[in-house]
Amino acid sequence: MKKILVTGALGQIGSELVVKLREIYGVNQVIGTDIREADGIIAEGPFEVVDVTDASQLYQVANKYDVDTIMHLAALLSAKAEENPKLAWHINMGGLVNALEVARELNLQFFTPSSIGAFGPSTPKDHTPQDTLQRPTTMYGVNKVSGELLSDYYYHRFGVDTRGVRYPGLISHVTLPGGGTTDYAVEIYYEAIKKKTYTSCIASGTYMDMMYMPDALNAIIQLMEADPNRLKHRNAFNISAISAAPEDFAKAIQKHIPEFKLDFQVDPFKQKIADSWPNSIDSSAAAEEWDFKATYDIDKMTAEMLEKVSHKFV
Ligand code: NAD
Ligand code: AKB
Repeated sequence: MKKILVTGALGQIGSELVVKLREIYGVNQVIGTDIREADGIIAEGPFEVVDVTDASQLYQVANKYDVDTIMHLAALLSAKAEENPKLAWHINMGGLVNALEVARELNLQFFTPSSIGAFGPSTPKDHTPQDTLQRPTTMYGVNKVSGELLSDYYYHRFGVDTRGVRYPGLISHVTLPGGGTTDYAVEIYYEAIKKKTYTSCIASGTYMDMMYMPDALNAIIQLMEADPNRLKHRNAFNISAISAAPEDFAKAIQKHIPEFKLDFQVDPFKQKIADSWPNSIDSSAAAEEWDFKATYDIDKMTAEMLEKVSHKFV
């Protein structure tokens, strides 16, 4: 039976991933960790406060619980990273190398997500291939490309079983996103329920890849359980479900809330990041090598998001 340590467990992904892993592998098999104390459902199983920039703390907790897998999620996202690039380097790269070292020392399987942010303005924008030009212009992107290379390096150099995906913007209703460029695609649902109107900080016509959280969680579990002999890539698999601009979300919402109105007040800082990312990425390597398949399109996701978010405000 797997025993998994999750870093950044209280974030948008971790707060749902820990619950799902505990359902599959058992509550005591999944150790949540974060830089802050847990409450709610995550605190109902094993949890430790761990700062990933502290290598010895991370090693001690992994060793104490005798885990066989690390899922490393702790990071600063794109907008926050751009506001404080030096801190982003410290957390995103310092934390990653510490987690990889623990995986090497204790012989653990390892997962960490990269992002569509690993691409840059010179990357082909449509159907962005799995293997292509990566010259990102954000600190987050620099961290993500470096992380992809570092994860590959630990596999080739030390034999660590590293695996990872390039996530698109993730849309969910449990924990709010933590400071990214695609956060608008979550906020729009909350504002649709609360006010029937939304002011987008991302301009009309700006396409980015998106995915609903259940597909994102299934992807981690499927990739980690995939037959290693089938994996030609190991880290940074392109995966996507939806390519959408703000008006596509508005149209999907209007099918349920016809009076919903979208307007725009573009944030130049976030827009510049969004403009440097692909319109749509090609997930065929993930499909070929470990059967990745998203199950939610924008309409199916929208129906569920509106229902789940509306329950929060009754
Ligand atoms: P998040 O910002 O919601 O959560 C990150 C968590 O890390 C937070 O709970 C925070 O407290 C914790 N953390 C921050 N600094 C820490 C430190 N020094 N030590 C320990 N914990 C620390 O992020 P998320 O959306 O859950 O993203 C998780 C990973 O997935 C990141 O690597 C991110 O780049 C990647 N990713 C996310 C998305 C998305 O849309 N959410 C898309 C692509 C990639
Ligand atoms: C962000 O916008 O920073 C994240 C991502 C796509 O990596 N959601």
